[in-house]
Amino acid sequence: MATYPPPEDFAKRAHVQGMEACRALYDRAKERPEEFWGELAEQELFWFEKWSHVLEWNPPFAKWFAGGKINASYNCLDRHLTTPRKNKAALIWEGEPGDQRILTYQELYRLVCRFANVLKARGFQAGDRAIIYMPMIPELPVAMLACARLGITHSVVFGGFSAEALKARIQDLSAGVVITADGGWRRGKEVKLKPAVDEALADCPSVRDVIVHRRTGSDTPMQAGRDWWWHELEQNASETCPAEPLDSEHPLFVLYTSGTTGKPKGIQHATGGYLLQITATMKWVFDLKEEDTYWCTADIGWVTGHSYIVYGPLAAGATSLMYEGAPDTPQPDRFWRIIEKYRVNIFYTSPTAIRAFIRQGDQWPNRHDMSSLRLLGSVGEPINPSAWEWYYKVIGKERCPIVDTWWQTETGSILISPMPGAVPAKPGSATLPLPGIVPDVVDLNGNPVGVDREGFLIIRRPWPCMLRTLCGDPKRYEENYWSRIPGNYLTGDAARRDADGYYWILGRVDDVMNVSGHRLSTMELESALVRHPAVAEAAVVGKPHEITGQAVCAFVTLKRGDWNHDELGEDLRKWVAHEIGGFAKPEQIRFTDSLPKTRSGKIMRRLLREIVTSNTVAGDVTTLEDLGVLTALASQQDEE
Ligand code: 7RM
Repeated sequence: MATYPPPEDFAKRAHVQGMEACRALYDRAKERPEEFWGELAEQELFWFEKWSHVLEWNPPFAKWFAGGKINASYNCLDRHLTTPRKNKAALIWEGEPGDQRILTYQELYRLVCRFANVLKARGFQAGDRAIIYMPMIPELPVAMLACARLGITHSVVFGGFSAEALKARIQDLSAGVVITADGGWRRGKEVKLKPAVDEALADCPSVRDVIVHRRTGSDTPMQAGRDWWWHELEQNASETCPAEPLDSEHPLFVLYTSGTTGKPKGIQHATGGYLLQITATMKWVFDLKEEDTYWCTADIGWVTGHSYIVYGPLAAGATSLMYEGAPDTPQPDRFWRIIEKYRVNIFYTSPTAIRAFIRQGDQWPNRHDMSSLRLLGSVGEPINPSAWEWYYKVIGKERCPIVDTWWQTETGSILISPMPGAVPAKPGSATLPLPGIVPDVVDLNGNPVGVDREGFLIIRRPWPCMLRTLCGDPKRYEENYWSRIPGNYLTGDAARRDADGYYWILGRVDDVMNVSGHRLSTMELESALVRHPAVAEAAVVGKPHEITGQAVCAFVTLKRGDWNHDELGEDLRKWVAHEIGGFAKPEQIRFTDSLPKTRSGKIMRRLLREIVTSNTVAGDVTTLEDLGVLTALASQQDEE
């Protein structure tokens, strides 16, 4: 197995140089966690008031830096203004049509203060909840930071989610305000957002105000007394707004993610611990230097964008690049163009994107000067070694270390990843845990499985950036994450640890799928499908996919009737897009007379997974599959 030690010149300049330094950090954090995090919190963050205890741990509920007073917006903005960073670019933004905005820390601060004053004037304050449903434009981080400034807990809903999904999130949070835009640009077309808000709000009595930013300028009906244009409200808003000193445990944001039931989980994060660990990982993992231009290609609607476009980079005083649109618009070299144009130094993307680039051919990156790059990152799914090698050679020109970063919405920050100036990479492995993180690979009884054996990935100790609870459902939080292997955090991933202690993440062990690095729940998809009037039953499985890692494959039985399978298949795909969002559309709908079930009536997804993996049945949406036979066969072997 090839290993890739850090290039010498990279290691010489890195924040953490060499394995010895890396181990020393790790050991200290493991032996004296509170001292370790306490010192770091003093070094890295601004506190209005110091905490009384670093950690209060009443398993599974953690409080980090309790009693400490802090503000995320202050840490991302105000504290940089008295330093040479005041006129440094905080955000470099490029819209899909090619428009560009560069916001210095001072300018971003002014925009955030003005918008915070707008929220204040509309009567919103600490403890309220805001839904943010926006395209990838600078006003999205502005809205987040304005909420954070006042202590309004925000929940960003990915712009690809439908009105139905948006509604469920607004209702779950009883949000008082929705911050949105007329639309955004993707693949040369306008993706409208405001109509989805209007549709969702028919059923959301908690919402008093909708604030709409004008991005595309398209025709946007406004409801008098409820809807307000951002630019109009902002006209007379003052450019200063003090940041509220909030308790370290104050909920900074809630982000919904798919679990194993039909109802998405509201992952709730706190302020102080969250900020600390994402700031630390900017140095440990991304080796951030003052002069770097850093680009994470995620959408801010997912946790990667929260932690590594907005809060992490800005708290660390970085220049964070943000791009609105699709990677292949107008041509497949858009990303490489951006890297060349802005001389990006650190580039963080997903295996799905990398595999799509491989397919498009090396001519696209090869026509650009990307010599500014010094570090590459990957996140969202396991990266296959061949994609890793391509990324290393064709994008990094064999000069740039790659950090394969493992983490989750729940973990808030990267937990397992190489430190690029210290840890030799093995393609396909996320390598070693970061300081303060104590993972293990265990069987169902919590016993370590031993070297090179497959098992459940758990985390044995609390960490500052961990989720605090599931919004409104502490019981589900406890059961879901902490009860199966009591006292330990269950990640839901399978993994293997090799003789060097390197972690190899093998994917989900629950009914959560990973399509293009987006988490989807089989249950959520199935409940959406059975809401369709023609559908009797549905079973959804992930099918291995060359580019997206997995693709959604739905087996469907129909109610009595004379159905045209071609039309209905298309109809069902659209239905899922309406119920959840376009990105969740099944690639395949397979109609069948019956679904294979256990004697107790549980659908045997394992069998369906085998069918879609080995492709024993032609993958054509019009086939009516006879799975009755399988049921007969399988119920004999099934032990339940
Ligand atoms: C950041 C993010 C989390 C799930 C996680 C894994 C998978 C993420 C990697 C990975 C292998 C990686 N949050 N995953 N990173 N698998 N190697 N480097 O993706 O909540 O949306 O998804 O993604 O299965 O449990 S997430």
